[in-house]
Amino acid sequence: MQETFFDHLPKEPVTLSEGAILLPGMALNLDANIPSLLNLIQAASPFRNMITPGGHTMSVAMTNCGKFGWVTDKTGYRYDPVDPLTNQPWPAMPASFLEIAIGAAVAAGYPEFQPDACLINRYLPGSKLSLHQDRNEADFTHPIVSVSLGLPASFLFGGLKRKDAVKKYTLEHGDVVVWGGPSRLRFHGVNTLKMGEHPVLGEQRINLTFRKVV
Ligand code: MD6
Ligand code: FE
Repeated sequence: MQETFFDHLPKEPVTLSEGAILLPGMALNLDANIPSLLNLIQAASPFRNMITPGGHTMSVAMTNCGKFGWVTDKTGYRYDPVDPLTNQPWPAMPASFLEIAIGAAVAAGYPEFQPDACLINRYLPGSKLSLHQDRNEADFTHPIVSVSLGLPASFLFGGLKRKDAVKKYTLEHGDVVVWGGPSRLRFHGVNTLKMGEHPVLGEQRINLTFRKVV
């Protein structure tokens, strides 16, 4: 039988809630290529701190790859086929990114997932992401696949209402979270990133979230 990365999961999957699963270490095989792939992407479409519709500058810096990119500015949130900073299409999604996203979705029970957007979040120590829902996608039957790289983060996982209780999970380098179904619209966020030095990515955390937008 052909070996796949499913055969090398270092830890058991963890169910966060119905439809949401943590696959620890599932993206570790991206390791060797990730710095060069991220460098290629940010050379074409640099990380930038976007502005929310409310006028706040986000502490998390963002870029995208794939057919569509998530952007926010004073006019609102949207998916855009063009990077507003460069007026060019976003860089293509690397084949290894696509492979890891589809593999994780299959493992989590979403065999149809074909992402067309990958939002790349960069956290430096002190960056955080407030509690939010991901609801700018047209069809919530598609899951979101989230890959954590670099420094560990404290991930906040709440309910369907903002005031619902929040659980905390540490997401480490190589961890993948897939969530869809009844969990697709759960509130979530990331606590302020602590200082540290990661052997592969240095003083930062990178999060890739794969979505099906169209
Ligand atoms: C992060 N993640 O982990 C932020 N959204 O840096 C998200 O906001 C997120 O992990 C939707 C689905 C999975 C996620
Ligand atoms: Fe999100």
